[in-house]
Amino acid sequence: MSRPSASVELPGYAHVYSGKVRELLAPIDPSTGQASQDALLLVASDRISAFDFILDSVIPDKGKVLTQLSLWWFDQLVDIIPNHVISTQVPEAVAGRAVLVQRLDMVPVECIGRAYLTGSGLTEYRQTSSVCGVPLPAGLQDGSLLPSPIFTPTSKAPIGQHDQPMTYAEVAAKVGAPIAASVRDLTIAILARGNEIAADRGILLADTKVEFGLDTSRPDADGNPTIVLADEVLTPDSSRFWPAATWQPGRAQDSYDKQFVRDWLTSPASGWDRSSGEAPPALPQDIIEATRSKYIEAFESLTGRTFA
Ligand code: Q0Z
Repeated sequence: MSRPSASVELPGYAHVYSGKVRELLAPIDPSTGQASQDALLLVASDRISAFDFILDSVIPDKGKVLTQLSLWWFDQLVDIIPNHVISTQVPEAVAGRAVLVQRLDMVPVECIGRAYLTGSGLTEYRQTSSVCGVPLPAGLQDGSLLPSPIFTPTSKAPIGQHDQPMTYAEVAAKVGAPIAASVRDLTIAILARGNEIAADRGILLADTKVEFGLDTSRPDADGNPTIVLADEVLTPDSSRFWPAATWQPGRAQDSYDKQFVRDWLTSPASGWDRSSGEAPPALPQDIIEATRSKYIEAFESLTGRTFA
């Protein structure tokens, strides 16, 4: 995988971290010149990944669409869990694709919920009949609906490496039993709510990765920190979106957002060999346009709003 670049430089903000397609900055306190310990600016770029590569092409407005979709989901989930959003008032240069968020103590577990079986979950199921220690019935196929959503956590690996599956017992050992139980139940509740809403709108949410943080300044009645939903939520970058109309267990499902990209990259037209280890070529303009339309279609179908 290739170069996560620090591509946003904003006056008054310090660079904190670059992910594959997003960045974290910290507001600088003008009176002290120090980076804030309380807030972060989470900035989404228009970059896109496919087959574990960050492509050279960008998808115009992708960062805005995914940021606005995540904000909409936070509102749909607020009766399940509070979220880290402080403000959407952000510098003009990142308008619509950045959010000021509360800096939290992150729970060091990638919380994955699965409603359908595919990807690494399917691979593990075929080897062990279970995923992350959760036993599953025999006979499931690629794309099968699971009897009920399952929690399949992983430990975060450095960029370019694959995250490692964890059992629930390992999560409990790492973060303590009460937080482990909470993040498991919350992950499943978020995915279930997401699918209740998406079902009416022609989209299946096969699985999702959510991240939680702890607000130690907000102890609950028992003195435990408040668990807060952080990062992005139920976007096509954090979740597998499948078109409901073509869902068919027993084969790889179409990707709602990246199907045009994948189909073109694996077609003779691209001249790219996936097994070569080489970086994929830039995308043609029509593939970029079609992909942009899919992100906007997902946003508009789910939210019932027009993407401005
Ligand atoms: C998020 C990530 C990246 C975007 C840390 N509210 C928070 N408080 C503390 N830390 C985080 C958050 Cl969201 C946090 N990430 C993942 C990386 C861009 C999100 F480069 N890491």
